[in-house]
Formats: sequence, structure tokens, C-alpha cells
Amino acid sequence: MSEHNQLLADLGLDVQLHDKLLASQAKSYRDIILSQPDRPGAMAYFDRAAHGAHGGRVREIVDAREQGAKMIGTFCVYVPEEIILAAGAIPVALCGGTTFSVPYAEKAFPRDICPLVKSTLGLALADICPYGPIKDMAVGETTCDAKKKVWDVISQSVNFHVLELPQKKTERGGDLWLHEVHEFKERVEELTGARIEPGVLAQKVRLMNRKRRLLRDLNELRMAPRPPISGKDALLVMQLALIDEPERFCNELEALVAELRQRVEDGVSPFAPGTRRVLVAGCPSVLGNWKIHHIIETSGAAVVCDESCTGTRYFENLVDEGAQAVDEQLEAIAERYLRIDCSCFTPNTERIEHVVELAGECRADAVVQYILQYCHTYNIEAIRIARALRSAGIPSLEIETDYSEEDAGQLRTRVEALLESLQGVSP
Ligand code: BJ8
Repeated sequence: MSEHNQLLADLGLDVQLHDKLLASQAKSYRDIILSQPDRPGAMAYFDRAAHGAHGGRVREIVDAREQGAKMIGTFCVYVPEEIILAAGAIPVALCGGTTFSVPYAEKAFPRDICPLVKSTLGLALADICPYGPIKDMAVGETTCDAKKKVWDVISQSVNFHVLELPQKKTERGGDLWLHEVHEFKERVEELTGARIEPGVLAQKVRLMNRKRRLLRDLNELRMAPRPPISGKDALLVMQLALIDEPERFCNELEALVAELRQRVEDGVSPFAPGTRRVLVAGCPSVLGNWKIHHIIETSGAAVVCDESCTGTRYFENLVDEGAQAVDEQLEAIAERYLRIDCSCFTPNTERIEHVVELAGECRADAVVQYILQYCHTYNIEAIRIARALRSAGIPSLEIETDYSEEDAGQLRTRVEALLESLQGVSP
């Protein structure tokens, strides 16, 4: 048995099944990511990081835990990572992006839950998530109904904290959220035994802001007339932002951004001039899930922006770095996170306006609304977004799908039809 598999066995994982999971992932990674032409050289690091998501990164966290660090699992971009980092703990997103684990969840939970939740649950239930046994706490949130009720079930057996997100962005909602952020800080302090000091918190706020700025730079470069990077590669970077060690990630991303700037200057792009530009808006595509981007980019278009939690929702808006005392810092953190425009809020007019604005900014020829099956909030919000796009003269398409490949042919036909409908419209 390899050294790594021995580690997984020691963690109580089903090593044989885990090998099968990795084999299925390796095949899609080869076919979808590595097969792309003209990839930036700096993507080599991100390929290694993707490979290490079930390898080197796990080892790194196991070693850190031996030195006393705690790992905190997250499922949503509303969880303030700077608070976790300021207590010396390690945040890792636990969301599953693979169809492989879905059947294991369907044995224990209703089938009509979104694939992201089922994939995540399945990884844990089948003992193939290496982060499950090494997390010291997991943090859920009151976003969609599926997540909320799943937390009730898993919190029976896991050290769990639920952040209560308000439903409305009113003053009262803001007060509740600030209270939740304070309580979260206390819970993290209790878990780690560390007291969060303003100096360290300020440092972590700066680190997270650095990450956000770099991701924003990457996003802006994608908007160039000839994007220097494919949508699939940009998505991969975003997916890894939720898992990788932040300092190292920022350094590697800085190198990628520098290379992309050069590519824009030199006119180097994986896409031919005049390639149709698509904005993908909606549900997140977490590591292992490149389905919709692959379909769009192998149908002759380029994904030039992602309006999702594996896109703009993760990096837009910075935390104010001017606050001095911990209370003020927490206020600044709460303020930034509450600006995230997830469809779980009502009303959510800012998101409707934002999608139209983004489509204009990235000069999208069309918008594809990506909705994970059974995600009611994004699915219903899609009606208002489609209307707003129509009024702005931007063609769009709603795609509701799961992680399986069963509907891939049908989806491709719909995307191709969308792109064909643009013929005669100048790019
Ligand atoms: S802030 S999008 S990460 S909740 S896709 S599980 S909403 S049923 S992932 Fe999300 Fe936070 Fe919102 Fe972002 Fe539920 Fe919808 Fe599934 Fe979702």
C-alpha cells in the first residue's frame, strides 16, 4: 500500500473505493482540463493542487493538526474565512462536485436534493472524503432548505456550527448577521483555544483581500477581447481558492495573473478571434464539476465570466482594512459578507441588476443560467434574470441539470442552438 493510501486507511477511509473515485476523477481531468490547447504555463501549479486535493493538501493538514492546528470544514462562501485563519485554524470547503458519490447519499436521503448536497453527503457516507475524519468542526448556514435540514441530521454526529443568515437585507437582518459573526468568532475561539487578536485579524483580512483582488484581476483579464485563459481553467483556479493554503495560492495566482497580462499583450489565447462570449450565472461549480463549462467551450464559445460562488460572489467586495478594534473589524467583516447576493435572499434585486451589469462588462454575447437540479431559489430567480436580460437585449438560456453525463448530449444541442441563434449578430 502506498504511503498516502496508508494515511487514508489510518483515517478510516475505504481505500479501495477511494481509488475508484480518484480513477474516475483522473479520467475527467485528463479529458476536460489537460486536453485543452494553449494552456498558460502557470496552470501547472493548479494542476498539481487539483491532484493534491486528495493527496498533498490532506497530508499538509494532518501535519498541521499534529502541531495543534484545527481544521474547519465549510459549505458556503458566507463563512468568514478571516476569522478562522486569525485563530490559527484551516478553512477547507467540503462541497462535493462529483457524481460518483451521489448514489451513496440517495440511499440515506431523499433523491430530490440538489447534486451539490448529495455529492457532499455521499463522500462522507461512503467514507471517501479525506477531510471528513480530520475536520475539528464543520460550519453550515441557513441558506437553502436542503442544506438547513441536512445540518440537523449531520450535527447529531459531527461538531457543527450553523450560521444563521437573515432572509432579508434589512437593518434587522444586518443586526442578526453581525450577532452571528460575533458568535462565530467565539465558537472558533472555543474550538481552537486561541484568542483572536486585532493585529492577527487585520493581517488575515489583508490576506483574504489580497486573494480577492488577485481573483478580480484574473476575472478582468478574462474579459479581454481575446481571453488569455479558458473558462475551464479560470474555474479550476476559483475552485482551488476554496481549498488551497491561501498564502501559497496567492503567490501562485500572482504568477498566473502576470503571465495572463503578457498573453493579452501578445494576443495569445486558447480561442480563435471572434469566438462567442458567454457569461455563466447561477449555482456554483465546485471542484470536480466542469460540466457546463466543458459543454459551452466544446460547442465553440468561451466562458468569459462566472457569476457564482465559484466566481464573482467569492471575490467581489473587500473587507474594510481600516478598522482597529476587534468589534469594528467584525462589523467590517459582517458588512462585506452580507453584500454577497445569493438567491436565498428575498428580494434579491441587486443580483438581477448585477447579472445584467456583468454581462455588459464582459461583453457577453449570451448568458447561460446554470441551475443545479432541485435548487429552487436559483431556478425561480432565473425567471426575473431572464426577463431583465431580455429587456437589455442579451440572449440567455436556462439550464437545469445534475452532475451526471446523462443529459450532456441534450444540453449540448441547446447550447449550440443558442450560439447558432447569434449568427448574423456581430460579436
Ligand atoms: S452563497 S449559492 S455557496 S448557499 S446549489 S446547496 S443554494 S440547493 S450552494 Fe450556495 Fe452559499 Fe448560496 Fe453560494 Fe442550496 Fe442551491 Fe444546492 Fe447551493
